[in-house]
Amino acid sequence: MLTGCQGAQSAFDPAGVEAERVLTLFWIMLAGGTAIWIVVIGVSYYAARGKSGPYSDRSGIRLIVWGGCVFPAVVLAGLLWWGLTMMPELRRAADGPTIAVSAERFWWRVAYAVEGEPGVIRNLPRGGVPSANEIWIPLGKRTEILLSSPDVIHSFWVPPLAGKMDAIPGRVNRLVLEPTRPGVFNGACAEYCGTAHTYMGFRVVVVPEAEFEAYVASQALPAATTDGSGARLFVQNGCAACHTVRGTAADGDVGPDLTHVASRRTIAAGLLPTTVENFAAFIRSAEHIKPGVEMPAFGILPEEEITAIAQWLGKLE
Ligand code: HEC
Ligand SMILES: [Cu+2]
Repeated sequence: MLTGCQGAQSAFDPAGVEAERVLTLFWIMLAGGTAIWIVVIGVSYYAARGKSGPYSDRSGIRLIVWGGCVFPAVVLAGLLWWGLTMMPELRRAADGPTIAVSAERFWWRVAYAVEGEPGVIRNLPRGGVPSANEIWIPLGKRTEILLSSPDVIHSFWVPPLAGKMDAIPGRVNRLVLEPTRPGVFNGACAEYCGTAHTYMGFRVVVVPEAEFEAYVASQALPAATTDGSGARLFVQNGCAACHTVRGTAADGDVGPDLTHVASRRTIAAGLLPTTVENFAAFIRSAEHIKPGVEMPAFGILPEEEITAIAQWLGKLE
């Protein structure tokens, strides 16, 4: 249990304003709950063992009125008041970038909003710069995450940064992330959404603002290399029907944008480190690596072709 107390995916090791509040609320409720539990056990013990002889009606009614009505009403009203006063602070307007995140089966479609470039990914407002499974945000700013989903309900959760927020088809939910220190944090889907739900992770990379701007600018560029046999085979073998690589003929919209796939830390939604070997293994049979995945296996392709495509993907930084 103690291994859960720190690390990139721990709510006990907060790196964001909302996560700090949630943790404080948790400790106070834990302490209060423990104290009340001890009192209840004490009263039960006294009732069963401590006192011999009958109780008067009056003392019974007094216990119910004070212990069963007044006390819970005061405690719950206090907690409600505290929770309500905390909320406006957490839902303050963002002063940083807007990032649209669409929860797909079973990965995260990301789009960095760019001034003057409106558009739509499914029902989300979309900016100009698409990515997937890795979200960069600037330190010391409140970044607005706009969340939706095209098909089923998912939940967006980065435990060290903030509480959970559902991604619901047909509506857009907002979540504000306000990181307090730089680092790479793990996120997960926190609402069962299908077979590969367990493997629906992502990374959040918190960097200084200038680095964030440079990152988004670099992600906006077309692919680093667009010729050679890998690029040609990618289009020929049908990958282009589902994937976009900007600068090539591939403009599919079913799977993640692969224009800068090699610049991301992981592939398959947080599951594997980005290496040429992992690209090849994923192309050969994604299903073996990520059961339930929505990408078909391409093990029918000759091994040289898989290698050529994987090597090309490895250059797409
Ligand atoms: C029917 C649509 C479809 C086709 C065709 C397809 N893919 Fe995919 N691909 C997907 C989907 C969906 C995902 C997301 C899988 C996940 O993580 O759940 C994906 C994920 C990937 C990823 C991991 C990307 C990341 O950032 O996590 C790579 C690499 C990839 N595909 C390469 C290929 C290659 C190469 C081909 C052709 C040989 C191909 N795909 C054909 C749908 C497709
Ligand atoms: Cu999900």
